[in-house]
Amino acid sequence: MTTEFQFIAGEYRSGLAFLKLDRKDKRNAINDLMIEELGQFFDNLAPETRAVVVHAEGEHFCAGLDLVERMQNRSTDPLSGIKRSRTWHRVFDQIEHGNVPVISVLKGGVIGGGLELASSTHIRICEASTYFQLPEGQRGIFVGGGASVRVPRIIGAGRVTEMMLTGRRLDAEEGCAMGLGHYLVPDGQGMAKAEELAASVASNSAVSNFAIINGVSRIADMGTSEGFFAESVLASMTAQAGDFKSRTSEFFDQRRRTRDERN
Ligand code: 1HE
Repeated sequence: MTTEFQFIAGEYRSGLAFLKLDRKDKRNAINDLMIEELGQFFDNLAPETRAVVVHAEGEHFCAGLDLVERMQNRSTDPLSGIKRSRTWHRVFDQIEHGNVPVISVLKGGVIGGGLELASSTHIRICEASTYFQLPEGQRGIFVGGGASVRVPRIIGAGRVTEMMLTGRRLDAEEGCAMGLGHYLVPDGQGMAKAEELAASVASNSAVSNFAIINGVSRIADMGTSEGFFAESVLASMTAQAGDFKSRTSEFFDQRRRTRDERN
């Protein structure tokens, strides 16, 4: 099944959804319509979807906010800017705290809002050409799509401050060493790695996946007591509602078969 949008393209294959940023002539810069389309895509994921892969057309994952549209539609009403920023927050929160894991394939520039999108995904694959940049200081703006919340959780507030002040580029190796990327692959091999990981993640218990993507990041924000309580609820919920018994029995049966074959 294929779903048509103007600036993104969606496709479904074998229980996986593939979302392509499809605006390469503008380096996949995110304008108002594109953020709306991203929201629509994640709001209406096919029910059989077990994992999503986000990737991009062209040489750059995403050049961030569409600065041209932003300059043209500049308003003196501070509330309109807040509303726009809150829309980005809502869409990226749908990605981070939705029902299924999301894997991103990064390459070229992952800049400003591009890093905000990437950091809302759960597994990030960097092709060798990837670089990360937060040039908001140089452009005279501030991040507005969640970077000041999500990126410090990954690399620390000090590093984000330095990135924003200097606007310097972090290359794929440096980004992966800091946790902005989880896998570093040669150019052109990101999609193959993403499909392999997506198939593996999709074979987990859907209930466990839901608990992992919704629980871990939220628990990290909680106090110790609240965190322990939330963890106990998820532990109990997964053990009761998921396919814990059949999966764990199968795991031990398989171990037994392997042991018997060895002896
Ligand atoms: C754009 C944008 C954009 C390219 N908004 N149109 N983001 C930035 O500050 C990044 C700005 N862009 C760049 O640094 C470079 O364009 C790239 C390194 C990404 C790519 O360079 P290159 O040489 O391949 O392409 P180009 O010639 O610079 O750009 C090609 C076209 O894309 C050109 O349009 P054209 O009509 O002249 O062909 C560019 O204008 C257009 N383009 N980037 C609009 N960002 C929620 S808050 C988040 C805040 C931020 O994201 S700040 C970071 C913004």
